[in-house]
Amino acid sequence: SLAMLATTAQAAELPRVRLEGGASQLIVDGKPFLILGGELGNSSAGAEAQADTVLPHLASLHVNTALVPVAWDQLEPQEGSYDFRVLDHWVEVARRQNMRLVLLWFGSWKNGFSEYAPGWVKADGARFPRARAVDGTPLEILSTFGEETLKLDRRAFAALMAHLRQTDKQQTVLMVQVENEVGLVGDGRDRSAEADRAFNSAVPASLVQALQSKRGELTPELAAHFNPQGRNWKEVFGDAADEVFMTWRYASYIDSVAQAGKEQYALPMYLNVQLPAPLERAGEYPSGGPHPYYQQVYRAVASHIDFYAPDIYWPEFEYWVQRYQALGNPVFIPEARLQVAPYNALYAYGQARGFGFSPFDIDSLPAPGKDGGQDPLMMQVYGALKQLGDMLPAAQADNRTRGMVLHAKSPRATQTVSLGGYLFSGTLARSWPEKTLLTDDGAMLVLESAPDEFFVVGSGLHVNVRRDPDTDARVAGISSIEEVTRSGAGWTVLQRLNGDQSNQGRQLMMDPRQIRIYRVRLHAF
Ligand code: N0T
Repeated sequence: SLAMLATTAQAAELPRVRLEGGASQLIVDGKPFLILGGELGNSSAGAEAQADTVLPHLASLHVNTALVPVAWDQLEPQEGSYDFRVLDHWVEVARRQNMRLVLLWFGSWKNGFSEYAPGWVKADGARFPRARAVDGTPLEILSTFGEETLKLDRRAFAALMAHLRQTDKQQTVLMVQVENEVGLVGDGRDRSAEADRAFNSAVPASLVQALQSKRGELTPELAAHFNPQGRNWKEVFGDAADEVFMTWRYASYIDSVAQAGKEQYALPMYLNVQLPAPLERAGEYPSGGPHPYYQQVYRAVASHIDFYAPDIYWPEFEYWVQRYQALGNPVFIPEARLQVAPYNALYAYGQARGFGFSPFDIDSLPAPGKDGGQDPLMMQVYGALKQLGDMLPAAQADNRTRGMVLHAKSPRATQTVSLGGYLFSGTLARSWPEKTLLTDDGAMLVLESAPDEFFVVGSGLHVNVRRDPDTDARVAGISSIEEVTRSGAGWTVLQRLNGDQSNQGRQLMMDPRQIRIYRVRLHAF
């Protein structure tokens, strides 16, 4: 019947990424799937047996999706023969834990370097040429000009994707990251003879045209250098030429790898990046990665890449998220600094309305209750978001969520968001009456669940509520604050916050040490 047909069609539908009302969504089995993610440490996924301890540990932390490397040298130990045993076991254990995976293809490059290329590739510098330093020294970095290298990276990646198509009917694997934090480390540009020749030749007309057609929308960093009247790279891109040249090279190479994979199995594919720190020069950070400054070059060249995603270790978390959004990317953070991740996550899901967040080195967190009786805060965040369930993606798509994060060293002491006719202003929690800071970090996600009713997930903030003057000139007040927990389809009240715990009804005062879910009812008169 028709209904049956619809079910079969749905089961075969591949995961896909979309923007919905300004929110980012990953559609899995026909509905939005929120990735409560975590990326494994680099040496945590190389052996089969590690899956048996690592994945149950992650599941116990409420992680629903693990970001797991797949290393080219392990996949293709001898040229042309592939070994999927480690991967197959990880997929099988993930299924048993009811978890999903995002695979990270550590192929020609991982953090600039080519450590994960097979030994037989690394040993043959003639067939698989290296990038070179200014003095001609070969680097531990495969050159983007290696035609055989590209051919074999494509072939191995295609073999991986074909294997997934055949063996992963349940779609345990949701997406694939192609390579990892690419770019040339050490110098701004590959100085091999072939690279120098290309650098001194004409910039491809297709690239110049693509950038010219976006003239009004170019990032300030690209616009400052772009001169379409020039001919060679130096003339067209001025002081940015070295890096834009590398950007073009990596974009073309990686797009070709992604294309070979998609021909086998068209999962969403994205690229991550090591972000430049302020005042760093290309080469100090990997030169030619898809960071925001020159990302439009990737967008002009790499049509098989679905989106770009930042690894955010720097303090300006919101700034980097916004720069990626401004370029049209859905919000997914494949790597984030673990120590501040519980706070930044609430911004990513609440304010940026992202579909996923993933602290790096997640497996290093202690097991529930093992840290002086405490559950890791990251686990508490994911636990709370899990309780919000389908309410959260629905509210994201309806523009009914907000979020904020504050640190003792933040440039701003107060942050304000507007939702449902009210302004919510958060400051870091302080003691009474001494007024000393009770915590260095605070954050919250606010979700409007009904008129005048809000679920607030967070920790460490004191929140004042005012009427949003853009809505009307009424006066706002707090009707009730309850700490709640999910029970079945409804909510159980664990405690009502009154008196000293609500500053006499005037403030939401969050626990400075635990992530909690508050249901706040407001009124205006
Ligand atoms: C990340 C991780 C892992 C001077 C670092 C972050 C992961 C890779 N790179 O632990 O290696 O595989 O993607 C780069 C951050 C740069 C910091 C430079 C400090």
